[in-house]
Amino acid sequence: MSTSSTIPIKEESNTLLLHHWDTDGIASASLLLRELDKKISHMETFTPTIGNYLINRDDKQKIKNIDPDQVIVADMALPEKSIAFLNKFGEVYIFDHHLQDEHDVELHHNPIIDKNSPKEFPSATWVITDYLNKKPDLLTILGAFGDREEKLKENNTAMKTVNKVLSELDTDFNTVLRCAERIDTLYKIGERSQITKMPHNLKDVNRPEEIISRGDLKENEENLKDAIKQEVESPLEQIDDEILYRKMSSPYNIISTVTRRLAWSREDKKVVVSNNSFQTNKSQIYIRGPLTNSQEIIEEMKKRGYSAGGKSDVVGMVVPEEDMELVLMDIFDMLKEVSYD
Ligand SMILES: [Mn+2]
Repeated sequence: MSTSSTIPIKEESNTLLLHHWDTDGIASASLLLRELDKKISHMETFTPTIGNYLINRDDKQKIKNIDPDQVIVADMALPEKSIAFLNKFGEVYIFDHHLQDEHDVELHHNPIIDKNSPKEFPSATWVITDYLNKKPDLLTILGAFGDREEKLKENNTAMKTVNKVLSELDTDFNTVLRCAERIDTLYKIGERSQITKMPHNLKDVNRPEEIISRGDLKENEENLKDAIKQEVESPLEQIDDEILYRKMSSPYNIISTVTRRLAWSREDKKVVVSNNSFQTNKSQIYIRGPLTNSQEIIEEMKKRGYSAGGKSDVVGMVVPEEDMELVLMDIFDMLKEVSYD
């Protein structure tokens, strides 16, 4: 357990609370608001452009307009350049659980950097609850449900705490999992203003029913479900015997789910999906299936300066919209080459 119990923060100041857009980030911001609301005169919640694990030019301008005199970062491993930008405004305090380099800031609290096991700190909410010496509650476990989903059940250490909180709340695993899924609809829909509003609502929430009963989140879930269904059920373009392509124009961040569903029902095919309507001037591209050269594709795209990542059976990237057609042609070629080997 941590020995700290208060955050060594400047009171009576204009504070920027920058948090990840997912359930863990939102719940972490809620815990910090709950703790600091009375001490700090103004707390402005902020999340970077969804999909960007850094502060881009637009976001820098927004932060300049807010002109905070201190910054708290929750559940986001920002690169050195973004941290240096934030440091110019005043003290920076970071609470996180992602493996990252230690930053030269007022406070960088991350037990994972200090070689603690991720099993003991499965979420940023866990890190914050421990730091503040608070009793774990719904918000604490909610972050872990968001980040780990069903896999949380495999973490015996965390499950001891989870089960205790569940029994105190007289609720069950699936209900809290549903809460996390409902909150995660916000970034899938892409509503940044709703994301930054949510911590202010969630800080006063103690029971899962208060989240489940929210009409706005339920409506999001239904809209997403419909959009995914429509994408999954419409025909794919056949590039060759092995490669199928689907061009999406969805305002929602559903490409990962859509690609996964399309590939699962066509196990022997390589499925390529693009979407140019989620981010302005950018195209998301996902590839799934029996890939043999995913690493090669990722490396090639990074070499071109694009953001790309993935595993053996999945590749995801974001490219400028004007490059999309060319990138797709090259991807089809790279996927074909292997089949002739
Ligand atoms: Mn997290």
